[in-house]
Amino acid sequence: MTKNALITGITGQDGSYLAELLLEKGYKVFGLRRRTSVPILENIEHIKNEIEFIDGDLLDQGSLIQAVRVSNPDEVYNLAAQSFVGTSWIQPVLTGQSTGIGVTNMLEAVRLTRPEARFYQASSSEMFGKVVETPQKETTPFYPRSPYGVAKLYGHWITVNYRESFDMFACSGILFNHESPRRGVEFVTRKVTDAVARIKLGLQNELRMGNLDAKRDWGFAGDYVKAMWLMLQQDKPDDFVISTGETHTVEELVEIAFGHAGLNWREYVVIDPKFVRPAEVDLLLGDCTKAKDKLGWKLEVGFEELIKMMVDADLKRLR
Ligand code: NAP
Ligand code: G4F
Repeated sequence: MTKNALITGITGQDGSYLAELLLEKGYKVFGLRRRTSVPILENIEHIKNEIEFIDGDLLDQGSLIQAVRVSNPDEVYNLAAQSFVGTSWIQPVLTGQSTGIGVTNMLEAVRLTRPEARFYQASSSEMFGKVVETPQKETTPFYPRSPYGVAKLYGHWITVNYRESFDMFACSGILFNHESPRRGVEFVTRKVTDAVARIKLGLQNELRMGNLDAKRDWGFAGDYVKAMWLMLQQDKPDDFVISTGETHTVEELVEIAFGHAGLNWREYVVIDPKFVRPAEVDLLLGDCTKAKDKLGWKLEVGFEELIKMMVDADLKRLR
């Protein structure tokens, strides 16, 4: 029988890859979309006719209840959030409301309308923040370093709490950074690959950046949405770390991206204090042994391949 899935954040990077995956698997896909003055459909242009859109916003409880009612989902993937860490210092209240309380709004909509639906929450390695253990795994204590990280931690624990309080099939995926050609241009990987393509094509002459020493565990978004789906296919709900198990500096990322276009990054990159954060997450490195063992999840795209794929996609788009 056809399964119904409701995805919040369908217009975002992960929402688009997850929608593709679920459509391939034969699901009927419903996407919660908020009203914008002009439609933002770039990531899902190619599949938009296969998705049933429902208007709503994480901040509007009634619209979420209606979305669950209309979609009658077997699975709910809560991917919507104010997801950019930098903005969370400029809009900390909005970030708390959408990235934190928005999770409760969505869980309540499911609990009141279709409590048997399986629920996925998009938790984040940002919750580890000023890490107390390396590598980070499911049992590592949290120490968030931004309003975004704090809001995600609330979303994580409320998901665990609804599982324990109401016996809901609610899972939290603690995903480390994952990227793709569909990544928003303010995030560091895409900011770099977009700039490399512009510099190569003579459309830009410098790239202003923040802290090049920060280390991240970067994977490919297309691989990570498979883990989301796998979590909801298990016998019991649980939480999982999803990561590559490798960490790289922002400088390494810059070097690979410029090098792939035949450019020397030192001639173009300028450090600008505007992009240095009030509190930094210096190092993220995940241990996803549990996901490998219990979900059978595996990584397909490595770091260097990912960055080259993004540079190539930006060159193609801009040409
Ligand atoms: P993204 O590209 O920024 O997408 C965010 C989505 O949320 C967009 O569709 C956006 O809609 C929607 N949204 C924002 N506020 C909303 C609201 N109030 N009501 C309804 N929809 C709203 O993020 P992503 O990279 O796909 O990440 C997906 C989720 O995973 C996010 O929760 C993120 O925090 C989390 N996460 C991401 C990573 C990563 O490395 N990518 C790692 C760990 C966790 P508009 O198009 O209208 O703006
Ligand atoms: O690409 P970023 O903005 O990602 P960040 O802060 O790690 O957050 C992303 O990953 C999280 C998972 O760990 C998600 F939950 C979250 O939603 C988001 O997807 O920055 C990565 C690193 C930071 O250390 C930052 O300080 O790059 C450093 N950086 C250096 N220069 C820069 C820049 N980041 C940005 N965005 N822009 C710069 O110019």
